[in-house]
Amino acid sequence: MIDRSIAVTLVLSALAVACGHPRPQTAPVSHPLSGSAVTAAPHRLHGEADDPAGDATADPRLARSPDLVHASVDVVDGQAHFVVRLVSGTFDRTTTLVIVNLDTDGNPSTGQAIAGLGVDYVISLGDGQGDTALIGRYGGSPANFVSVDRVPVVFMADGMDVSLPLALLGNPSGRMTFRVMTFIHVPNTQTTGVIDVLPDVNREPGRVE
Ligand SMILES: [Ca+2]
Ligand SMILES: [Ca+2]
Repeated sequence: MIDRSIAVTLVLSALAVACGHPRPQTAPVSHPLSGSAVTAAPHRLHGEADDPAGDATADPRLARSPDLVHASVDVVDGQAHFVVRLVSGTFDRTTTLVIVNLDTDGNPSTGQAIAGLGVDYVISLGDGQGDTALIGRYGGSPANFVSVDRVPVVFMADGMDVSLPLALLGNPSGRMTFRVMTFIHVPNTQTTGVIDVLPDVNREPGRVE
């Protein structure tokens, strides 16, 4: 067995970008005390991206490789909610490692260069992480991410959901770009390189705005 946090940092050194979507509107509401319209706007942002089915790299040890098809991020009032979905039958929490790469400052020159992003934070979930997701912050040198915290993961048949405070991402605005990757880890073997990327590296990354 290799240390999973180390495995994560190792695989991160091997990489390479979805769609942007406008978002939300909030209606002014009347404040009962002032009698005038004030903007009690919940802070909402959204981003999502898709990836084709059938493009995950094959691995001889598995019948089907973890094949990403959709991911979304919703930011509401200081909480970020991440959803990752794979092709039905290709997600196995005992062999699938998912890493969400986040450029939280919109600056490609800060963080680790991964798939066209300057990745400031990563969220690792799935195999090796148990029932929680590990949040890591770029530590200032390649493949060095410092553990920030762990948050609970909700497992679905075809993916995972995770919610966390924006504060853990050092990013009060909630704006960020992202790219999701899958890896395979079979017990007692090394974690593979990247198996699938969402969205593909020749496309724009997911954009939360
Ligand atoms: Ca895919
Ligand atoms: Ca950055």
